[in-house]
Amino acid sequence: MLPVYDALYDSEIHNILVRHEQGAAHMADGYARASGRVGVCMATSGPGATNLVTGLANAHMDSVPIVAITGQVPTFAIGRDSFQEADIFGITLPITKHSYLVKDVNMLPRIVHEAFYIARTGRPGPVLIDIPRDISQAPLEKLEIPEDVSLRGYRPPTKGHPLMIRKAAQLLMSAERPTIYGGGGVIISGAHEQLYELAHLINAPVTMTIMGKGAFPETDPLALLMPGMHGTAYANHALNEADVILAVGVRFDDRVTGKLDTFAPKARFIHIDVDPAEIGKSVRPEIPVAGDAKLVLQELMKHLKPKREEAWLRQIDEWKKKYPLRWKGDGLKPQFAIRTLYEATQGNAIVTTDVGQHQMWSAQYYLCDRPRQFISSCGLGTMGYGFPAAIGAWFARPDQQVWCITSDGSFQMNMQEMATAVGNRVPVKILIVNNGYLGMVRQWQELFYQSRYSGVQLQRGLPDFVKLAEAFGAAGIRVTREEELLPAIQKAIQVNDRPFIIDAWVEQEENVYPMVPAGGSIDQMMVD
Ligand SMILES: Cc1cc2nc3c(=O)[nH]c(=O)nc-3n(C[C@H](O)[C@H](O)[C@H](O)COP(=O)(O)OP(=O)(O)OC[C@H]3O[C@@H](n4cnc5c(N)ncnc54)[C@H](O)[C@@H]3O)c2cc1C
Ligand SMILES: Cc1ncc(C[n+]2csc(CCOP(=O)(O)OP(=O)(O)O)c2C)c(N)n1
Repeated sequence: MLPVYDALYDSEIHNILVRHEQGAAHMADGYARASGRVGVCMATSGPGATNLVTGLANAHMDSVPIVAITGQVPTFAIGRDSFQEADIFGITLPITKHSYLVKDVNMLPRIVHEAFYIARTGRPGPVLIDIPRDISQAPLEKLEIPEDVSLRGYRPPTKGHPLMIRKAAQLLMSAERPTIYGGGGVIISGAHEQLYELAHLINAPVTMTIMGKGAFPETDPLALLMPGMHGTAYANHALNEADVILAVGVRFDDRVTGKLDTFAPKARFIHIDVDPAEIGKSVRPEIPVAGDAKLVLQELMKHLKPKREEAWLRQIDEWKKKYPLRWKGDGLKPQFAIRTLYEATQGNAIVTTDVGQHQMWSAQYYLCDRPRQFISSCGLGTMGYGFPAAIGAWFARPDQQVWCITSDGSFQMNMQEMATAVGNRVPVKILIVNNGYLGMVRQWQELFYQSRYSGVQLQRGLPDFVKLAEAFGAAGIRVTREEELLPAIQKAIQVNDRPFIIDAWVEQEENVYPMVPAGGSIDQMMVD
């Protein structure tokens, strides 16, 4: 990559030097999710490129637009086990939306142009450009950037079929227990306003996946919060009893549906998705609409009239009263920590999470009222995502307070990026919900393996995270009691020139509820 870095020396492009390439991929991902623009990362050949792999898989699973540029050995050396050679094109084929191995420097302007187009259009995803060294060194004869992109066989659907849309409207108007199940596609499409309007027009309750969190305001009376394994009991009951489900920009993930045979057994489905391959993949809808969520919802609304199913809304309210999200007991509970952060930041911060129990509690207790506010690794579930993603999100939105809610296990997977954050004066705030365990795995071992805790204890060798922050030139504070938390959060908010860690020693063996066991159905839901 030396020729590329040499070119960057004279360029206006702001290159952020990370400490591990995985961090770069997640930063590009966090940047993309917070801004809606394409994130870019770059790595050298061989081990540099392979270190991007997890980040690319992560972006692929969550449909995040990234362009990753990798160095490659010179074209004549490819395939000879040359020094620092890895077939990154081949390795990443199944985890990218598209990839290029550049063979002629004159193709490069078109390839770069196409790569950004492909990454952000239709169902977004990561695109790889692998550039052999002789290509990046070669002189470009003429810089010609194409105006348009036209790719054979690539034409993302847009408006949806008018007949299907009319049928969808008829079905919704006839529904007695309509329920909206929305997800990440609503955010990608920018369809949050249309979704809000539609839900209030027909007074349908709305459950949003963790990927769609914030695209329907969670403080709205129609909000059911998250469905699925760790969703609210009332969202799951609503899906279970609904007679018509409008699914928008969702992919019927197994964490939501549980056992497919018993998922939403009384419902007739309308499924709107920009990727036709998603429609019918897990659940066959009666009315498929391949199209962009925003355009389809706009069209759909033209055929709807205001309605309000009182009995259904009463039933929803009863479930909400009967099964509120709650935790038992006092003390520094993880749920208390996240709810306190929510209140102290007035629900306004951009929140990134890592993966595990703290991620689920963040989804449950940090309510979001706007899209692109909650950023989490959901499809791949990549521990180590949250902190670099927070750095990327801050570069996208330096005007916002950015919090990373993480835990002792996940944070240790990419904490070297403290150096990147300190070096760039990035004031992200990190709440470590420190339970001394790989908590989510411990929970499963407690519930399904008779508490035989195997390979989950982190207490031995656990670093002092406050000293760690200080060692990097950042700041931090440890909190062990309930009443210490709010002052610590207030202190963190005041630090504007470097990261701040709150190491919160929470109760160690707390479990996330509600919980539907993997592959289970709603009658197996444990409420608490
Ligand atoms: C430990 C753990 C536990 C989890 N538990 C839960 C849980 O309890 N509940 C839960 O909800 N999730 C949970 N998840 C997340 C889960 O694994 C899935 O990632 C998530 O449910 C998928 O969200 P989604 O259906 O919104 O799809 P996404 O992955 O966000 O996919 C977006 C969909 O929208 C489509 N789309 C994209 N652009 C557009 C557009 N412009 N117009 C229309 N459609 C578009 C795409 O084709 C795709 O089908 C958990 C994850 C982890 C790691
Ligand atoms: C890179 C990676 N390795 C392993 C896992 C499997 N896994 C899922 S949750 C979890 C435990 C997470 O522990 P921690 O980060 O401490 O969070 P907690 O559950 O305690 O909140 C593990 C190991 C994963 N998701 N990602």
